[in-house]
Amino acid sequence: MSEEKIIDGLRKAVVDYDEESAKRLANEVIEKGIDPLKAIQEGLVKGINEVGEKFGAKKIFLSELMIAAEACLVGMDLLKPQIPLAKNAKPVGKVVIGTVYGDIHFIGKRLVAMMLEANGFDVYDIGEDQPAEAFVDKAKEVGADIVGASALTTTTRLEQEKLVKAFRKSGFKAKIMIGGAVVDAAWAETVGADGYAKNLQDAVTLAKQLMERTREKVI
Ligand code: B12
Repeated sequence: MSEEKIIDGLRKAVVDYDEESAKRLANEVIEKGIDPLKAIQEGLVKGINEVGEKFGAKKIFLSELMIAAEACLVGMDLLKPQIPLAKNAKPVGKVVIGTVYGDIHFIGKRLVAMMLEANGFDVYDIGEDQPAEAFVDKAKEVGADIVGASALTTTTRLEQEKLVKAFRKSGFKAKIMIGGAVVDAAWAETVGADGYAKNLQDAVTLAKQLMERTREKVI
């Protein structure tokens, strides 16, 4: 099977709620040496976004969305370890990342964490449904340079505002970046975050820019 067919097969596996095919095709990606990141982004993520649109348009039920997410995760868990990590002697910076309180979505957050790791950052993923205080505590514990908060619903994105306030109150100086399907640059500005990124590439660029800004302050 060609690379295109395999990658499109991954997209289709998610759209068809077909965990078995997701597993089989992810293994084929590995065997054939296909770029795992390309397979995740152009296959699995494309698929879950298609399913999300159908769910948003009330064409499918939550139960269906859940099995599609399972198929996506099965593939992602197989492909993630195949992404080469940057071999820097010194980490580029320390990032604490999590999904905000009340929100259980983690696919995008996990991918962002993985990409940052692949680019030499030390990443501490505190998981999902995490209150602002948990981000502050972990950031203090590890001496984080950057804190990343993911929110996928219009209700839970309000937690990103609480998070910024909690950091200001704690006095701990870390740059805060936010992301998630329902937020944008304007929201980042509204809540007083230091930046927003809409996808994996932008998240890495933003994290590097925030590190520059951290260094400028020190000098
Ligand atoms: C998969 C999914 C689920 C899965 C989650 C599985 C999991 N373990 O993560 C399940 C089925 C469990 C689920 C549940 C729910 N979901 Co849901 N879900 C989705 C779906 C289809 C895809 C999300 C996803 O993983 N996308 C793929 C990843 C790669 O994209 P991403 O998360 O956006 O991340 C990218 C960027 O946003 C960015 N990014 C993300 N995080 C961060 C963080 C930082 C720091 C940075 C810099 C960047 C960044 O980079 C990522 C890579 O490009 C979306 C639709 C959509 N298109 O977003 C709906 C969606 C988010 N869900 C929605 C809803 C309503 C729910 C439920 C409330 C449904 C319900 N009635 O119970 C529950 C939530 C319960 C809760 N308390 O959280 C709505 C939200 C609507 C809204 N405006 O509020 C959406 C938009 C669907 C819709 N169209 O209606 N969901």
